[in-house]
Amino acid sequence: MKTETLMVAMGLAHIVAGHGYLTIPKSRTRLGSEAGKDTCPECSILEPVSAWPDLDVAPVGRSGPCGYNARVSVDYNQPSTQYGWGLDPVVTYQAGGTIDVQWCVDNNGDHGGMFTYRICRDQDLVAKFLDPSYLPTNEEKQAAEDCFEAGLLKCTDVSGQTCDFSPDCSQGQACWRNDWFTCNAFNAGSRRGCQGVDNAALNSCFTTIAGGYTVTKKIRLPADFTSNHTLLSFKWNSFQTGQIYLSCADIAITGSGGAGNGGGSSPSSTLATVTKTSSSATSSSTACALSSVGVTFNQVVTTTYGQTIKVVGSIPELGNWDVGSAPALSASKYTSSNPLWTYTMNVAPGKTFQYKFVNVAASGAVTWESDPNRSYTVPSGICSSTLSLASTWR
Ligand SMILES: [Cu+2]
Repeated sequence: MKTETLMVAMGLAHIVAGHGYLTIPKSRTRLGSEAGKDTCPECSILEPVSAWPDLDVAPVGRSGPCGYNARVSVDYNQPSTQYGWGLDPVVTYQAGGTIDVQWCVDNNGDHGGMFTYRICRDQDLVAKFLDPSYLPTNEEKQAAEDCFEAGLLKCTDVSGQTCDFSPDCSQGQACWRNDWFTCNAFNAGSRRGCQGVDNAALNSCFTTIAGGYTVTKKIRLPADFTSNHTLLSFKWNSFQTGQIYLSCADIAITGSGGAGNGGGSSPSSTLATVTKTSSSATSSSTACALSSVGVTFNQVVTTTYGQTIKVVGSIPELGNWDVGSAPALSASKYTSSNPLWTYTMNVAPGKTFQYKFVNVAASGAVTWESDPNRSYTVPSGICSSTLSLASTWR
């Protein structure tokens, strides 16, 4: 339910402005975020580059095919025992299988454009990205990127899947191709941009800035390629900005079982057998069973000295509509240019609640926000321990 104007704190918007990352299968970036090592998984950006309309022209530089997050100085092209990604495949797929893949776009950085998934069949080259003691050089990163570009897992490989051309691309431009996947029109009135692909609810996946939206597609793995450890690389070229987003997931691909059917068209099946067991937090590609999630309210509201902002709502955590029992937000991040009040509550996944903000004056007089009530449902089955809700006083 869309109940409010969502916006991010102005200070952040200047610096980062949103973005996205691969979530299914679990990318190194996602694992880094879940391990608390990356405070902005959607912020692994290759910039400034020419991202549009020629999707392949930009050199990857230090970002490589797996991404570099300059915000936290993390290079995802190197496995890490410290950060908990890359040492083992997170999932085993079957050669020739059709699989669901998903990435997450931030509400404040949905730049539109096109995206793709790739495999590099050169195992010697990929091996340089699987060694925790070795950081690939920029030349090796570019060589791998070229190899991934040659190994597109095309939209058109999956029978029955609609493969459109980008509405932001004109015939004759380099982006006029439907082997890549496309987001919806950047300026569409509804179902705009990448979030319009699934049209899923806000916070259907985790981002740190303004909440995420899933973007889900199917890809078909090559029938004639297996590896006990390789990489699936995700690449999103922004339409709006000179930015490219790259992430990788460590996967295994096993043979399709029957002998000698390499050229056959094996039936599509979704296979997601989990092999990784060493780390409990990453033991499943999709299912998570957190009993409690931190939901942070980021409310932008200008106040005067002595006033307090509270959040009052339909659940005990929010005072059961009793202002006296409702929690107060903190003004510790409040500035004149960014009047931000914040509060984090812990709540069970799946819970739905109504709420409003109130302004309590020094005298005790209470001013309520205008109707209707705000409403939020905490996503169930999520793997992120914190979500944020950004809003402005109304
Ligand atoms: Cu961005």
